[in-house]
Parts: sequence; structure tokens; C-alpha cells
Amino acid sequence: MKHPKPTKITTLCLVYQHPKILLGLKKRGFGEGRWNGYGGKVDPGETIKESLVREMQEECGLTPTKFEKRATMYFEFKGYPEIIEVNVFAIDEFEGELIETEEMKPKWFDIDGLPWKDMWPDDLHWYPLFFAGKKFKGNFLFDGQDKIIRHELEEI
Ligand code: 8OG
Repeated sequence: MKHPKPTKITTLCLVYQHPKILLGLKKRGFGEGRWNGYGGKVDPGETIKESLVREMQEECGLTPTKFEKRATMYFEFKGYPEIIEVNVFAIDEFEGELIETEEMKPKWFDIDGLPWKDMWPDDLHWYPLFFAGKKFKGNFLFDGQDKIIRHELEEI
């Protein structure tokens, strides 16, 4: 599967301890009002791993200590030049105390009771692969932020 050249590299951390997953309600900025994993833009001079540790600490107070890369996905938005690369990690172990921050309000969900209508619509396509322990890659083309025009997903 070919992918476009990203203009922005990000991480996405899903703390998954079956049957529970930790999500945060994004209180501001891109994806506001949606429940999502933790993460954000990888800063210049920072590795992806350094970035995900920093983002988790900043957004929920936890320090991930054991994690595994599970997916790389690319998101394009019709009519916009930005192409976002999202590096998805399963967080298996962490230290620290979970807190609400200015950016994110945390909540543990049962994986059978996820708030799909208040999540990114692509999550419905790839969360099942994530929960099944798969590694995968994908491309998504959005029209606005609610509608997927085209997508491809492949296990690796
Ligand atoms: O730094 P910023 O808030 O822009 O980072 C965006 C975060 O949102 C980052 O963790 C990656 C994640 N993200 C997207 N697009 C999508 C998406 O379509 N679905 C999910 N679940 N997360 C996404 O940027």
C-alpha cells in the first residue's frame, strides 16, 4: 500500500487493559469534543518514542513504561494540503497518577461500550484490528471531519 508524504507526524497512544481502554475527551483544538487516545505532533529534534512519552505526561499525567507500535495511518482532507501521519501505540504499562488536564478529560471505557458517535469516524474501521492485537497500516481521505470518502486498511 502506497502512502502520501506527510506534512505532520503525530503519535496516538491507546492504553488498553482488556476489557478496558483509556480515552480522553479533547477539550480544545483539532478533534475537540471527541474521545481519543493521547498524543500529538512530534516536535523537531524529538524521536517518536520521546514524543509519545511527553504527550502522555502532558495530557494525562501518566508515563508509559511498556508500549508497542501497532499501526501507521495517513489522513488526507479533501481540499486541504495537510497530510497527517498517525503512529498508533498500544500502551501496556505505565506509571503515575491519571489526571484531567486543560486539554483532555480522561475516562476508562469498556471496549463494548465505546462512544463511537463522539469519536473520529475512522476509529470504527481500525479499532477492531487494534483490539485483536494486529499490526496494520491505513490511508483515509476525509471530506470535512465527519465523512470518510475513501479508505484502505491492511494488516502487516
Ligand atoms: O497535536 P494535535 O492535537 O493536532 O494531534 C492530533 C491527535 O489526534 C494525534 O494524537 C493524532 C490524532 N488523530 C488525528 N487524526 C485522527 C483520526 O482520524 N482518528 C484518531 N483516532 N486520531 C486522530 O490527527
